Amino acid sequence: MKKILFILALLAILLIAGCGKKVDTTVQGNTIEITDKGFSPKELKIKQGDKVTWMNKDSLGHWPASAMHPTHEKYPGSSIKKCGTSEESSIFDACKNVEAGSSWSFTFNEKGTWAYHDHSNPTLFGKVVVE
Ligand SMILES: [Cu+2]
Repeated sequence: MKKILFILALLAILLIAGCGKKVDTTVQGNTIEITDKGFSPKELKIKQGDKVTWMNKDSLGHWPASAMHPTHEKYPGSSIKKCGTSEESSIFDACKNVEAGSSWSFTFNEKGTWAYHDHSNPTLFGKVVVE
């Protein structure tokens, strides 16, 4: 009898652990789609340290980059001047067009409300809120 209870308790623990893992996966799935109408969702809320992926579903290239156009210096440490340098991978700037069907990712380690735009079409805007 004790053995059965032990097995049941173990199963319950595994079930709870399994559910916890599922929640984690959804939190990490922070994807923003880019179409000819712009960024969707326009505003995305994430946690500090989360990675955001921009998926280009348009037929044209788009270039996500931190506000403000054209310097891209709003996000701490970011600047269009760092494109093409060793610091390129650590700044909130794709530094080039994300071509049709491609994606680009950035991990937000700074809390705040970070506005961005499409450097190739600066009339398209979005916002990432890092809590
Ligand atoms: Cu720009």
